[in-house]
Amino acid sequence: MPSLDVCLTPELLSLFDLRGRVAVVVDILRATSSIVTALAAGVSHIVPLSELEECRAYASQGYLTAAERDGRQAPGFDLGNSPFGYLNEALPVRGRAVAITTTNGTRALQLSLAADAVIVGAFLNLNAVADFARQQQKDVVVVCAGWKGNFNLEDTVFAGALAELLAPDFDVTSSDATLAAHQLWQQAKPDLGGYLLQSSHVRRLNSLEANKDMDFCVRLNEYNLVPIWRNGQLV
Ligand code: 3SL
Repeated sequence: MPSLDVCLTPELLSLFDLRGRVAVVVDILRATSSIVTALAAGVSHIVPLSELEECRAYASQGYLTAAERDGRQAPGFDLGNSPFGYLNEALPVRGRAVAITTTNGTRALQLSLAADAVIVGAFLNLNAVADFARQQQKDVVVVCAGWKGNFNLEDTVFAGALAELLAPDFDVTSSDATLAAHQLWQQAKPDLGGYLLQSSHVRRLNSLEANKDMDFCVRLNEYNLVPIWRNGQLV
């Protein structure tokens, strides 16, 4: 039976051998929620990047550019990191390609490339991610983007939700990280948004007046798609 493990922060990735496994990269607030929303809104593909300057350079190839640092849109870019940026009639995104860089999410993606498959998870596409994992029948590692190397609540709670869905077909008991994530999800699921109000990043986003983003990012199964890494792009 395949197993599900949880890498609680990218700083712990050196302890995991991703080869032969599926990496589910998650940054609920907000990078992976925004990426799922962007592709659902008709973006053709997304190039995740680590540095602002390499992202900016994609503008000359016709890409929309999206950049966030410390929760704010970086100056000079078309978009920040709000999922609503892709649902805005004033800036149609259907058919456009996007280059994106964020503080933690795009870095976690870049660090996970040794995996057999790298996919993007969010509450917005939770069931679709579970279906993908079941089809693959390989060990899964949920890579939590965290915040600047630290553990965060929302990504770990997502890992617990995925563990619950996969429990009949996957071993979700072999690591303490997965057990802890599963227990956090049990506490959070009756009122996910309310539970996450205590998290440090929700407080940070609320101080930036991004609280409607948080309400959106905790919606379950809004979209039935799984962004997957292919040749340097998420499609
Ligand atoms: O760090 C990231 O990748 C972002 O998702 C952080 S923020 O939600 O845009 O502040």
